[in-house]
Amino acid sequence: MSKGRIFSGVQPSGRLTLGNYLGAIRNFVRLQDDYECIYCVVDMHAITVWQDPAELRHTTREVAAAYLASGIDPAKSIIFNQSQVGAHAELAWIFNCVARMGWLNRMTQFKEKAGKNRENAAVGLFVYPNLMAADILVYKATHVPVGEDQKQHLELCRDIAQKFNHDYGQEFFPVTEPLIFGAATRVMSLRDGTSKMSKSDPSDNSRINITDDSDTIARKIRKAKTDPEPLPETVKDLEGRPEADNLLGIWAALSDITKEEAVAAFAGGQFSGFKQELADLAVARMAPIADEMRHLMDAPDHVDSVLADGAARADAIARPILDEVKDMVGFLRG
Ligand code: AQP
Repeated sequence: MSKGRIFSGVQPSGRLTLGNYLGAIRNFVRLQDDYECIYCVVDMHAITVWQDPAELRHTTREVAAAYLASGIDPAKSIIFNQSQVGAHAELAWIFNCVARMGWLNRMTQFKEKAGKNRENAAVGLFVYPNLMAADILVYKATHVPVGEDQKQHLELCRDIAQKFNHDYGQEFFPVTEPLIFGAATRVMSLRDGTSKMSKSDPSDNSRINITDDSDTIARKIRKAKTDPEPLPETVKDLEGRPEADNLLGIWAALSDITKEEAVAAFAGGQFSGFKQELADLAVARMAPIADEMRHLMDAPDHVDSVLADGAARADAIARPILDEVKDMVGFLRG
């Protein structure tokens, strides 16, 4: 028996990172047996900042290939790209009229991404959380697996569902629960343990890309920033040591153990030995995924057909839900 319906997505806004993998994609794979899962490549979100069209097509296929190579089974779960299912954009417009300016003004991701040049940011970047709410609610998804950074957007999605239900006098949309789990819910930059590992970071050395080859992974880990102290004896000793905390968290996630266990395994050791072991582990876990992605990208017809099939299945779920919403709002339908 399914425990509910899951929706989640990843933006094709650059090369996927170890953060996207450990914070999101790996968890997507693990949820397939217990939930009805819908996994999206959110290309409409990606264009909230400039994307070269040819590059966007490539990266959209690459994210889908990463889903498949990581173990998402298209026979069990739906895999598709957002722009192929028009219901997302239609519901997003309705949510633009439900969400309040004040709610969106509080979103920290907009502030971070728009930076100092707010006046020049795309309007789409500001209303991004409304589209994200539509992505989730157009399927009445009950759970959304995400990394820690998306928690605030999920709260906004819940506010939108509740306001819509209140305004139209019906308990129509579920109040969706985030699923944030694993030892690496927020993987940090390899160059600065206080900022998130991100695909759009200008420094390639700040992240491990899913497609990096073994030598590159090993080099980036060897060069990762650390501090001069030996590795800590307890998790509490990680306080004020963000880089050690991050690398041990990555170790724990890749080994499928807790951070406590990871700290105990290397207590009092030197970073150099630990980094060598971490590099070997990262290569062992990530290289097979990169190999399979390369294989899929060599013949993208298969990826394209998975996306087209997924879009048809997603549309069949979304369309009747959107039709009900239109009736509730008072839109005439033919
Ligand atoms: N560093 C991270 N640690 C853990 N989880 C992460 N996620 C992203 N970065 C980390 C999770 O990956 C999923 C997909 O993210 P996204 O592509 O929709 O956008 P994002 O969160 O903005 O990711 P990036 O890599 O930072 O992309 P850019 O640079 O384009 O903005 C989400 O579940 C997210 O939590």
